[in-house]
Amino acid sequence: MPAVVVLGAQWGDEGKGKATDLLGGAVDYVVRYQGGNNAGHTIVIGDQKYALHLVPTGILSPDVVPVIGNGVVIDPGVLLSELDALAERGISAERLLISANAHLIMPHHKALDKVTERYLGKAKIGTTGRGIGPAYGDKIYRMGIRVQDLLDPGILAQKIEAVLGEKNQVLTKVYNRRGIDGQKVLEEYLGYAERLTPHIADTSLVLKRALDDDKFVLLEGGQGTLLDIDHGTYPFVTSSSPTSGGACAGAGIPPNRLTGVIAILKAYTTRVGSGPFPTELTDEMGDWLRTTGGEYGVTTGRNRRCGWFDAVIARYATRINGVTDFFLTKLDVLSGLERIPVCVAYDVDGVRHDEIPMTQTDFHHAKPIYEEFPGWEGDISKARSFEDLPANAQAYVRALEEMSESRISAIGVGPGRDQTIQLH
Ligand code: 2SA
Ligand code: GDP
Ligand code: MG
Repeated sequence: MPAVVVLGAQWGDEGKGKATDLLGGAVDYVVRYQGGNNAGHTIVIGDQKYALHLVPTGILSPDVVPVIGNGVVIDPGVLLSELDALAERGISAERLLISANAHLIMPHHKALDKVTERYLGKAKIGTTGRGIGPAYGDKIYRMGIRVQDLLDPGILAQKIEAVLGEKNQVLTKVYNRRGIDGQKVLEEYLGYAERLTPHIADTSLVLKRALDDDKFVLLEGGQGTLLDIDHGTYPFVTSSSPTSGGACAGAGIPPNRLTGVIAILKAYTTRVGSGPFPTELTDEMGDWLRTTGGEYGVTTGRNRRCGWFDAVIARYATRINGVTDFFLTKLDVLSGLERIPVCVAYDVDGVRHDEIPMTQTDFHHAKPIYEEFPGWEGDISKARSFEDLPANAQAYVRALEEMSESRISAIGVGPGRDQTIQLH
């Protein structure tokens, strides 16, 4: 009864979509456990490219049941348009299951996400503007509206009225915006209810039975370890728990049923939005990584900030998630560099730190201490075994593995499904 988590080791966009898709053949259920349509996964199958935001990647494998777990926040309009777009390409969503306990992103969440970012000005988080933070805020504040409320129009009406009673005050009096018409929201969401009802399920129970039946359950994380609300670079984080602990809470699977934690680790580092990033390159080298690696947001199209590999962060990911295997992605992007610096520790005001500093103040002051590795020439995208890689690429991978304190079990050498070297 394998239950394996696939999550991001860094700040997201490590290539989780491809990794999850690769495991697809063996998997029976793919579960999203946190986040919402702030995530963006790109999967390339043959000459077809799929960008998914809310729907689990499992949707692309016909024998897999895709599940949206209780820990996710769902924008139903976005979900339905994603399903429609997939249907147009011949991919049926009939199998999709949605937790009755998942929370809904409402129009006021999107409005508040935008105005609070504007209000913060220079201190803004750089959110995706999808209403994620305000939706989780209402959940914690016990004002949220859940998927199961779509099944009870009377309750839905009451809840919308109650929450807008407060939020419209904030929107109009604090932010000088127009209030939101509750009746219109109710009609809109009752429309969604009709289409979503066949998918609503007690997903925790479904997954329990699946595991009892020896099915393979894959838990698919969005964003990454350093964007975790508790363990990330707070406040420059997302409002959920992408780490392995969050997988249990967000899917309704107990921790002792997890059998593996696969962390996706990019051979360099990227980050979208504001916040500290010790190895960031703001020069032409950073531009080169962005262009060569195609580092633009799947959701918002934003330029991703780029920098060298940070081993302190990889080690932290191992610690927080209990990583059993790393999948090292995008090694091919580094081909052609003469030397490749890797951050092995930080210098914080003259003091060496081998681990992430305890406080964000120190992390903001962290300067990378680099060790340089010799680069390699030529295209490695056709390598299919470790021995096919140039000696310097092999040495780079082995060094990263040692510093990250968990084994590297697969290496990505291109975006395609088959452009992967399997080690374990
Ligand atoms: P939010 O919208 O409240 O979750 O934003 C809070 C922070 O979390 C970051 N964040 C992300 N970082 C990288 N990738 C993400 N997903 C998209 C993708 C990004 C895109 O996969 O390509 O298209 O821009 C993602 N989602 C949230 C965000 O930048 C804030 O720093
Ligand atoms: P995710 O959010 O972690 O799923 O990652 P994204 O999909 O946002 O970004 C990863 C990008 O890298 C996608 O465009 C993938 O097709 C691509 N990709 C994944 N693995 C590799 C790899 O090993 N090499 C290259 N060149 N591209 C990759
Ligand atoms: Mg992404």
